[in-house]
Amino acid sequence: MGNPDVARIFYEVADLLELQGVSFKPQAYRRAAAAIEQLEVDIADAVREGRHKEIPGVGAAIAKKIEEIVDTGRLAYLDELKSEVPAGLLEVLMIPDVGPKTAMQLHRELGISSVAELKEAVESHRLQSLKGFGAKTEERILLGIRTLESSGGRTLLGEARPVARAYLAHVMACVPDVPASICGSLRRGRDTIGDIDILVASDSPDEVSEAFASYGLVSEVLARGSTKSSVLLQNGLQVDLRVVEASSYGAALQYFTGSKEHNVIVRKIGVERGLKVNEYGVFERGTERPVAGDSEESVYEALGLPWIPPELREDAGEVSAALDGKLPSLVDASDIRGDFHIHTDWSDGSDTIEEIASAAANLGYEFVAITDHSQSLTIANGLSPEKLRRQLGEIGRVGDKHADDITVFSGSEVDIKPDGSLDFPSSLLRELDVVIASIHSKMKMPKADMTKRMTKALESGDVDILGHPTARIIGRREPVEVDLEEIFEVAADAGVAMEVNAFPDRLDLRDVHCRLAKEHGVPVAIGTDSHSVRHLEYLELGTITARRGWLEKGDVLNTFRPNDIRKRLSGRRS
Ligand code: DGT
Ligand code: CA
Ligand code: CA
Ligand code: ZN
Repeated sequence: MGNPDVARIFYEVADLLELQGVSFKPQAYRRAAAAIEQLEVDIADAVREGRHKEIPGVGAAIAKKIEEIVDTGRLAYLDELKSEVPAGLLEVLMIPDVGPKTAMQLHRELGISSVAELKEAVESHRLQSLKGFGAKTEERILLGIRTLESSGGRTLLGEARPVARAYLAHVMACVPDVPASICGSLRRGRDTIGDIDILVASDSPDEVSEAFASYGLVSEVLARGSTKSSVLLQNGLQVDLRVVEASSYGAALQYFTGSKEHNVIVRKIGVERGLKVNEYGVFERGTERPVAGDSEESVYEALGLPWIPPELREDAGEVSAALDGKLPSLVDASDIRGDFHIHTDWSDGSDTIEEIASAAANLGYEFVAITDHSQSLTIANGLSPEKLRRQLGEIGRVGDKHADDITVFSGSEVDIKPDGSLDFPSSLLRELDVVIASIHSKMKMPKADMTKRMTKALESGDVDILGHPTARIIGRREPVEVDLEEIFEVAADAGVAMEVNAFPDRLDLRDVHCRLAKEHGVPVAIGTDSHSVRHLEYLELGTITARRGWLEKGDVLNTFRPNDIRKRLSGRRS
């Protein structure tokens, strides 16, 4: 039971209490859950040392529940609450924009206790009979249901990646010195993944499948054979294993990395050259003589193609680019010198500027930008102009102290208000190194209005980066309606970059939009939107997204040296 598991239990308790119309208590559980999520130490260690009672928001009652969860792995109180509320109603709560109050009202007045029943009620317009429900609400709920359905069972890349790596490390420790890799959508870096695929080359497949099935986090073995196994992990993720002979490893890696659509084209190229391509190798048609298969490079080479990076294998023109010798030379994690978007305890982050700077320096970064929220965003403890000025002093002090190892840029994530104006005066913004402008409210404006709102901000002359441009939250909130092509055109003229927000549930711009930005000559700036030093590692998710968007080193501002970034950005203040 890690900290996120304990937090999840308390969030669920809060939802269930709220569904029962209980007041105050839900907030208390949510506060505790949030504090546990942010905790630097392992919750089980905190309990052992009796220090869990010091966590903000944790009183005597919740402290006892934490002990119970850590000791037994479950919470009887949660089971009890669950038995009192229809199970389907909890699922209704997962629809974006449907809170406990609405869910309860739907349950009481229309007898709705599942997503399916709600969908049916919306489609037959029964909701409009309720007080406070109109056509607009129906439309919103329907959109929410679609969002939920489309996220159907998929897991965020940022969640699945560490799980897959740890699993692979376990297998590789059990059967050392054999080629092994993650493949599937995870290797291609898709923003969400359906399941984890692992490939191992070995002459003793039974040993591998034994290692695979014996992993500590497996909750159920779904299938177990010598070349093919599947398990469910405790967190609900499915993991598929394939074991092949070393001579087929490259072909299998190519096949199981996919995408299916990419593979279709690869096989077609094979046909044109009289070759058969499958997960065992590349073979001459007729004679069945193997011509390639041990390495992925050999497979592509046999087809007259250069090796294609997995992130590009989506049938988006990568094979014809490869045939023409026009594959991009993708930006690489090792090119990235720093992070443009970080919150600290000056707004809603949990760590100090000093902690962020030290952690980033330890990670080998050459720069970080401190970009806390602006005043209007009161829920995120946005900074007043006076407080931002005080913060500039502190950023300067930390920057001086670390001058030899990292550049600490001052900055702000300034709110774009509904009318397109910025939440700080121009004079203040011009004192900052990095200005990210983002929308955080009134997301449901019509497309034309939203486009105008954003272009006005871009044309202000005070903005360096448009933050999380579509404002999507994967699985929870649809992207806003905005004319991105127009945004990119205006940004290109105004010299404003687009953010690739690397927080796992954002990845915004997403892959295809990165590519579109590049076509319009707009560079991107990757920012983690970190609210804690633990989030800094999300930077690589941004790089993966940029790679999926065909971006090269020169398209990504994070690859510039701090001095060049300063030069580029200071154009705004002249
Ligand atoms: P996911 O798991 O839904 O995020 O997506 P993938 O791409 O990981 O798909 P998955 O796990 O079903 O299969 C892994 C790869 O194996 C897939 O990308 C391509 C290959 N593959 C699986 N089934 C087929 C198939 O029926 N035909 C072809 N050509 N390739 C397949
Ligand atoms: Ca998969
Ligand atoms: Ca699979
Ligand atoms: Zn933001």
